[in-house]
Amino acid sequence: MDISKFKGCLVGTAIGDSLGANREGAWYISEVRDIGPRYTDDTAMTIGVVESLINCKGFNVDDMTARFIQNYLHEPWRGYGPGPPRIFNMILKGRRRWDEMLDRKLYPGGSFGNGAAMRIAPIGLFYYDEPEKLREIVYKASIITHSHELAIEGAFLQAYAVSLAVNTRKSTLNRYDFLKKLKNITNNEMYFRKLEVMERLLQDKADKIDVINYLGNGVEAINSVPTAIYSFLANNDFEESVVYAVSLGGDADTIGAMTGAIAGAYYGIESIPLKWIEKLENREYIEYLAEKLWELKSESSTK
Ligand code: F2R
Ligand code: MG
Ligand code: MG
Repeated sequence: MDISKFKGCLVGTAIGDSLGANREGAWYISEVRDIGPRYTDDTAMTIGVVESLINCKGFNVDDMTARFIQNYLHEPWRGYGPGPPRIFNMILKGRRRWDEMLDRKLYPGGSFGNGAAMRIAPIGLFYYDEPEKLREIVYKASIITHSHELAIEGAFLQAYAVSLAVNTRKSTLNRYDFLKKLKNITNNEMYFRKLEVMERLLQDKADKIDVINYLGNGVEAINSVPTAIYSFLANNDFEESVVYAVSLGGDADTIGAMTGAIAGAYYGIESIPLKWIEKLENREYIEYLAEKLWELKSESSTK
């Protein structure tokens, strides 16, 4: 287990997010190569997940919920989706508990937004060698704010992609094998079909417009998680993967963040351009958290 992959994943998330932050909502295809001065809710919530894993030496739903709320109250201006702040307020008012699927009070059947998937990377890192446990923990970490099946399965596939990237030695990636593993593990028909389409798009070296049409670039998990996985698989280094992801527009910060998490976990921190690392907001703290998570995982693996 390589510390460079842990750092690459967390720093990669924040860089993809900061690169896409000013393009969120753009409807046109255009490349950006300079990161913005601020990351958004995607990174803020990812930080909450790592802080909680470190604090509790593993997953604890009450602590993770408390971190989300605490970090939101400290920085409510990070550009959160409409659902999570309303859920945090319900919990603060003491009316309900986290596990009551509070998002179902806001959306029929719960939220299918990508808010659970965008923050899930640290769980993919921490449980990278335990796929069954990974599914269980992703479920529990998601339903704090997102209980729709498509949001949970999207979060699981994103976490599983991170775990595969950590498990794959640099320069040994077989893109079709990677896709096959994702297809074998998903139990959702809609994601399975998108993964099949991805195989064809990769073979055809598809145009960006086809990628957007077939995979999507929206705020829904089903229209952004496959796009992030594809952005990683269709490119050959960290920089090109995140630039590609963000160039697709739509939910650019989130697709950038999720692509950055997978690409960073595969290529490692050394592969991330220094010009971006030097400019990244809160970079030292994010690297510190990655180190602590790696230490904790190393300790628990040797027990
Ligand atoms: N909030 C944003 N961007 C808005 C602009 C921010 C601006 N730049 C600023 O600075 O203020 N981005 C962030 O939100 C997305 C993640 O959202 P999340 O956490 O999933 O939120 P929510 O509310 O659960 O769902 C998002 C939207 O999905 C649709 N939706 C979900 N479930 C639905 C259902 N059952 N039926 C119908 N629609 C449903 C709704 O449109 C929700 O608003 C990320 O992009 C993050 O970057
Ligand atoms: Mg955001
Ligand atoms: Mg977004």
